[in-house]
Amino acid sequence: MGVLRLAHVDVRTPDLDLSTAYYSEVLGLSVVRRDDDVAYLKCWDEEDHHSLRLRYDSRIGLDSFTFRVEAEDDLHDLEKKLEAYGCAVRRVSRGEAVGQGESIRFEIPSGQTMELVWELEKTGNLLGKLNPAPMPPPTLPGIAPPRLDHMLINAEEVGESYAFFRDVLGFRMTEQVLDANNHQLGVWLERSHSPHDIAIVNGPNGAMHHFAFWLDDWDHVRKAADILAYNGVQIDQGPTRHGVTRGNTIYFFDPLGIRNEVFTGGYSPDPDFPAITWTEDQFGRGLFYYENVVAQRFLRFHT
Ligand code: M3P
Ligand code: FE
Repeated sequence: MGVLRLAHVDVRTPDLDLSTAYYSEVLGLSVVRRDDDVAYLKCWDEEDHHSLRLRYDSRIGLDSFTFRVEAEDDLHDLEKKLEAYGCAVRRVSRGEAVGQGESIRFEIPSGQTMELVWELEKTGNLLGKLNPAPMPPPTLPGIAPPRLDHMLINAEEVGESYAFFRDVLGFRMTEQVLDANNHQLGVWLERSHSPHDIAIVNGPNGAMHHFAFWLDDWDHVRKAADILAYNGVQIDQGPTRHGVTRGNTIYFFDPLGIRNEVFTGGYSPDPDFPAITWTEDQFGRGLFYYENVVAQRFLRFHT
């Protein structure tokens, strides 16, 4: 019961054609629907209508992010908890948004718009459910990640955001970074028994740091680096390994400057997983275990 997983990330782009070309040809997502000023894309192993929505706007950035809840009743229960917390909740009726039924939208304490939905249009993955192949067609272009994995947003008051995600939405913390005064600089939160579905790191309210696609293994991360470099994509960090989450990673920028990540590895925390703490003086290792650097572009650049 409660929040199940990250369903889709909705972003704005001032060049919809360029962004759509990049996410379909270099990332290798499928375009499932294209309207005049919106494109919907998905990864090959995703069952729902889409996991990425690109919308034309003169300013780049995050429109909203959507989590799916496990049961229809959860939507109503969480709406009540959100209202008790003091959030203004807007109900979005069926038919207002493509690929999903009724949802609720609200502003989280750090200013981003979050949406919860139960009903998602099940359009199926690329493999089908009858005698499926174990991998997608080898002709898929680009990196071709199987699915969206997690996202990272910024907050001026990480502690307040953490309390909101824990107490109102039922997220569990797997890892945190504390400064010398024991204030939270970053938290990694999960609902899907992965190291994180969302992370919140100190930075300007309203900002998004990156969203990340899952890859099945380290060899695929290595191949992704080749594909990115071949296509002239600006790599931010990696290929390398996080201390936090233990994941293998590359960060890179889409053509308009939104940071993407590909991610694999990590661990499978149970709901009673005792959280890991990193101290600020060891945050370099936490971020990039091999390099041990707190890279300034990485920490300060967001959309
Ligand atoms: C990750 C991750 C920051 C840390 C990022 C970590 C921005 O992206 O997947 O664990 O401080
Ligand atoms: Fe990440």
